Amino acid sequence: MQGYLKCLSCNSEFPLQQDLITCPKCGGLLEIIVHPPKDFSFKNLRGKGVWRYRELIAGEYKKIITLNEGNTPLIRSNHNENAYFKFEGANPTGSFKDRGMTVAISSAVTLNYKVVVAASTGNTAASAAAYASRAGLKSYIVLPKGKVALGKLAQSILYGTTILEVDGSFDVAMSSVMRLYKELKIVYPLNSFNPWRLEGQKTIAFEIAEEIGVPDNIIVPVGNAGNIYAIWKGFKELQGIGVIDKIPRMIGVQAEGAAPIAKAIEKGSDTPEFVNNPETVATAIRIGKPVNWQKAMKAIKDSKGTAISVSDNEILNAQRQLARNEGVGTEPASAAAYAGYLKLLSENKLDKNEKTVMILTGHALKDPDAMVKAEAKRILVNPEYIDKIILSDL
Ligand code: AN7
Repeated sequence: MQGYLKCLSCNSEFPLQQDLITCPKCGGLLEIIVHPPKDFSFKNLRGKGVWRYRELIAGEYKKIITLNEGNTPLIRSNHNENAYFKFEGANPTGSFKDRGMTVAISSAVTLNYKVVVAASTGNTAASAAAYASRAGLKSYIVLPKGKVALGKLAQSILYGTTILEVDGSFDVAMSSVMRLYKELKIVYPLNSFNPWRLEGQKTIAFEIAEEIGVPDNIIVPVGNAGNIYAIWKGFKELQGIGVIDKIPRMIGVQAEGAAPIAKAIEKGSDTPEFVNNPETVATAIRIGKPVNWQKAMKAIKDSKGTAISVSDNEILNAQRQLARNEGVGTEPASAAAYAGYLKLLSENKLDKNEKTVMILTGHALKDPDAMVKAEAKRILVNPEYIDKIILSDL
């Protein structure tokens, strides 16, 4: 596919070279600008999932490392026919990260890297570990000690990656990986500052557009802020070749204790005020210095979207409502999207008749501790009395 790379900091342009990850001049974030084929049509596609859209994904791949990620359910709400949940928990390792990981790991293999590395709040770690195993690559993941949900840590152990734990937040882990990548050129970075990973994540937009057309709003939980940009990029590219005629408003949701982007938007500012000690029950988005903030701001502005913050209480209530009213189990960070939706409805900033898709980024099983904190109907019984208990409860 035709295209080029452009630095968001110094505006330098480079040919579409797969081995470029950050700007070789200033170290800034690179955007992959592509010109997809003008004769593209969903009707001509074959296969399912991320690689169904191969002709829209930048890069050339000598071997594709896949676990058949993508093709996730788009579930219509029980309570509002205009609200949909894109259930990314149905990916092979239980989060949307798999969409980006299949592309990034395939790229690492194409470029002959033998070692991959990622900093993570947990889901990137689980996904990186799985895809590295699949590719036969050595992997290292850097985690904030004690702040990773049990399911994600357990997955990382099972897939056999090497776990490096740091004292400090995800942001400390992230900057160590960035330094490692820049100084020690032999490791391939799997974090979302790597723009090739986002080429996979943009397929969320393709699947939604192919299934229901263009919604009015997309609501996404925001941490490092790569996904909101990737989804916007997907819609933008479809619009560029005339497959769709408008793009949805991109609405980001952050947790109150980790809301640098939402707070900037609320103040009408273009630059986030980084948070030094981010704190939230939604550990996946416990991030104070989103590495992709420039990209997120671009997506939000261009789409006339916004970013808001929600409290931990609102997140946990939304998680339980989704599970108990809709039958959809997500981890707290993902429930932040639903909490944001409820908040915007209650403040009359969004109309229930607008077609809105919430991106439920990770599965409930990722964070068992969060699940068992919900008030439970749980009774110790003598087996002989079960019938009496049910009859008296009805
Ligand atoms: C469930 O795994 O950053 O705004 O290291 O796991 O693209 O960062 C996870 C992020 C939303 C935020 N929902 O996405 C990691 C990591 C879930 C997540 C996000 C994450 P970005």
